Amino acid sequence: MNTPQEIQTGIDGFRLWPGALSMQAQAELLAQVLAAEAEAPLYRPVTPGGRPFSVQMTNLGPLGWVSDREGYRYQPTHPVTGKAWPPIPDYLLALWSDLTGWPEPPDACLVNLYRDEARMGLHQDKDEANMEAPVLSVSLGDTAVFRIGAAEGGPTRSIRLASGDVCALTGPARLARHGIDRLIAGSSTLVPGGGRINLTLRRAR
Ligand code: MD6
Ligand code: FE
Repeated sequence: MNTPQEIQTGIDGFRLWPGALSMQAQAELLAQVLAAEAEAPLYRPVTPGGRPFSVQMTNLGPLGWVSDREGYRYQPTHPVTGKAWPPIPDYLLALWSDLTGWPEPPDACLVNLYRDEARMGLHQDKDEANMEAPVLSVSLGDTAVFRIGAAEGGPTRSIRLASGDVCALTGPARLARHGIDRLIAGSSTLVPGGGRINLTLRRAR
């Protein structure tokens, strides 16, 4: 893989590699994710308060992030089928190692599908046992308006994430608040039926 070019974001620990994936890499990765979705179907989880997420989710890897009335957690099986999650594609394992340099491979990859008006409220990723390890995110399909601000609150900034862009929350930004305000509909034709798929690689344990 060609080593992608990182750009400075001005946010300490928030790393961004625009256009990290070539069109061909995006198409190949998407095909692998869609094949995995046949084994581990997308479903719409609910928050602990019982509200359905506007995004649809599934997972890849030994562990998957789930949310239901009991709370947020990582578990080895799909909550609807009861089956193990499909493996994380080798391409993503290599990308994690190349870009983060973290010595252990990710053990969880959350797949989020955004269609139409789907969004993701401001949140912190803190369900992982070791919150020193980075979280690496790959965007496929329509451009998203991503919002990020400090863990403690205060002002936020808006950054567009286009198809093939990769970003990471590391070090001082690992617990940054972040979310997706909206999609820019029709900005990509990659995802069949339109929309955006986001893949986040983590060390859950
Ligand atoms: C998304 N991303 O891009 C939502 N989390 O659809 C995230 O929640 C996220 O982009 C941790 C690290 C990077 C991210
Ligand atoms: Fe997140």
